[in-house]
Amino acid sequence: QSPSDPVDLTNCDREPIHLLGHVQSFGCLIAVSSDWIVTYASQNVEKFLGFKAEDILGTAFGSWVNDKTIHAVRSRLQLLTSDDSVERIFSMAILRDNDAHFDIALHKSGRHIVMEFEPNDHEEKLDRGGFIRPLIERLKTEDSIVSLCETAARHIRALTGFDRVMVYKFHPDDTGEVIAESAVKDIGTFLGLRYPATDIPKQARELYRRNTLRIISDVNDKVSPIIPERRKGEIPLDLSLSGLRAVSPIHIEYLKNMGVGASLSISILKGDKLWGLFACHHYSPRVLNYETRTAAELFGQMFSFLIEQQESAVEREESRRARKLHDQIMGELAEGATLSENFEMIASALKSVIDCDGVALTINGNFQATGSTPTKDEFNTLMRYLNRQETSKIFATDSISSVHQPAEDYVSRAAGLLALPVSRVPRDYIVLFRKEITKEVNWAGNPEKPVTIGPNGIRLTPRKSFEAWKEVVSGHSDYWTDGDIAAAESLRVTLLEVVLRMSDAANVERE
Ligand code: BLA
Repeated sequence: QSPSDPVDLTNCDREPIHLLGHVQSFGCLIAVSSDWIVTYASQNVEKFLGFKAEDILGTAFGSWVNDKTIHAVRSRLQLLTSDDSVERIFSMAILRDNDAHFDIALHKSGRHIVMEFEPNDHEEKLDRGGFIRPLIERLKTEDSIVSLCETAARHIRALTGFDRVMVYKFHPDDTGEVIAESAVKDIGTFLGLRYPATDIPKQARELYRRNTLRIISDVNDKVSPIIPERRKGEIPLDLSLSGLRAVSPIHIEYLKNMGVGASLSISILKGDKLWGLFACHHYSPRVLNYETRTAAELFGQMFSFLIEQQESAVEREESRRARKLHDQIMGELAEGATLSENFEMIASALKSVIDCDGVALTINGNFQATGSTPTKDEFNTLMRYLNRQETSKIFATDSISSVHQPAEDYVSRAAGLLALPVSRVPRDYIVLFRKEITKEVNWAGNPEKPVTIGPNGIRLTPRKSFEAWKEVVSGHSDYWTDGDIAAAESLRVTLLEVVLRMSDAANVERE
C-alpha cells in the first residue's frame, strides 16, 4: 500500500503511518544529508524560522544556523546510541540573525538527519526531571499492578494537565482493557472497558515500541506537508521517530467521534514487548512543551521497569502458592483416600489458585461437579472430544464451542475449559470451567457520545468498538494465561502423585 491509497476500516492495519508526510503545526521539521545539505523541510518552517521551505531546500545548514547550534547538533549526533534513539537540546537560539529560542529533537532516518524545532522562549527552567525521582520512590511502595497504575495515572495527569489519563493494558490476544483511570470530575469513566485489537492496529503497536510517546495536540490542526513529498528514487521520509508526525486520519476521525480534542499516549514496555499505554484525552486542544513530554516519556520508561518488577513478584507469589497447595492437598488427603472422596477439597484448592466458575471430575466414569459446569450427559459427550486430544498434556481453550459444537448449548454455563488429565488411563480428568465473558458496562455520562460522525461512520467510536469486541468474544470465556497453565501443570503433577499413591496402595492390598 502506498501513502496515497485511500484508507478505510478494512485496510487500516496496512496504512503506512510512518510515511504520511506531514507534521503537526506546533513545530517544524528539517532534514539534512550527511554533508549538511537540506533535503526536506516542512512547509511551516516559514512560520517558525522565517524562510520559505522551498528556499531552504538544497542550502547548507550552516548558512542560516549559528555556529553554537551546529556544534551542539554535531556533538549530540555522536550520542545517538541506536537506530531508535532521539537526542534533545532545550531552549537554544539557533538562527544567525535573531534570538528566538527553540527546543530541538534530533534523530537519524535512513541517510537523513532529522531535526525538529519547537519554539521555547520561557526563561525559567521547568525542572520536569525533578518530578520523576520522588514519584518513582512513591510508586515503589505500591504492592499491586492496579494500585501502581492508579497512582501513576494520577501523577501523569498532574504532570500533563490532560482531562483523562487511562492505563490501557494489552491482553495476549492484543485486545486492550482500561485497568486504571484518573479523570477530572463529571466526564464519566472508561474504567473496565475492553477494546478489540483493531482499535490500535498492528503497525501502530509496532511503532509504539520504538517511539514511546506521541501527542496529537489538536484533532482539527491544519497539518503541514513536508516537501518534497519524496526524493527521486526514494520512499517518503520515514517519520517513525518524529515527535511532530501528523497521525493517521482514521485515528483522527476516531478521536473526533469521541469528542476528544487532543490525545497523548505513552508506551509501557515489558522487555521489548508493548505491555500497555498511558492513553490520555483532553477535551480541547493541548500542546505540551518538549520538556514536559520528555519527562512523561522518561516516566513511562521508569514505570515500565516497575511493572516488570511487580509482575515477576506476582509470578513468584503464584509459584509459591502452587507449592503450598501441593503440600496442602498431600497433607489433607487421608492415607489411601481417593480423588473422588476428596473432590470438594481439591476443587476449592484449585479454585484458590486458578480463577474459574466450576470444576468437574471424572474418575472411572464417575462424574462429580461443583459450580457452573455442563451436565453429566453434556460432560460425557465432551469427554469423547477430550479423549481424542493428546492425553498427557493440559488442554485449554477459551471457546469450547468453536472446537466442539455441542458446547453451544451450555455457553452461558461453561464457555471455556482447562482440562488436567490425572491418570494414564485416558478417561480420568479434572476440568475447570469458565463462563462466557459478558462485561456489563457503566456508560454513565456517556463521555464518548458522538459529537460528529466522520466519513467512516459510527464504527469508529469506542462504544461501537466495544460492541464489535463483544461480538468477537461471544461464546468465549476469559482466556487462560500462561500463569494459569503453569499452575495447572504443577497441580497435575501433584494429583498424579495422589493417583499413583492410590494405585500403589491398591497393589499392596492385592499382594
Ligand atoms: C492509534 N488508537 C490509536 C491510539 C490509541 C487508540 C490510544 C494511539 C494514538 C493516540 O495516542 O491517540 C485507541 N484510544 C484508543 C482506545 C481508547 C483510547 C481503544 O482512548 C479507549 C479508551 N482505530 C480504530 C479502527 C481503526 C483504527 C477501527 O478504532 C482502523 C480500522 C486505526 N488507531 C488507528 C490507527 C492508529 C490508531 C491507524 C495509529 C495512529 C498513528 O499513530 O498514526
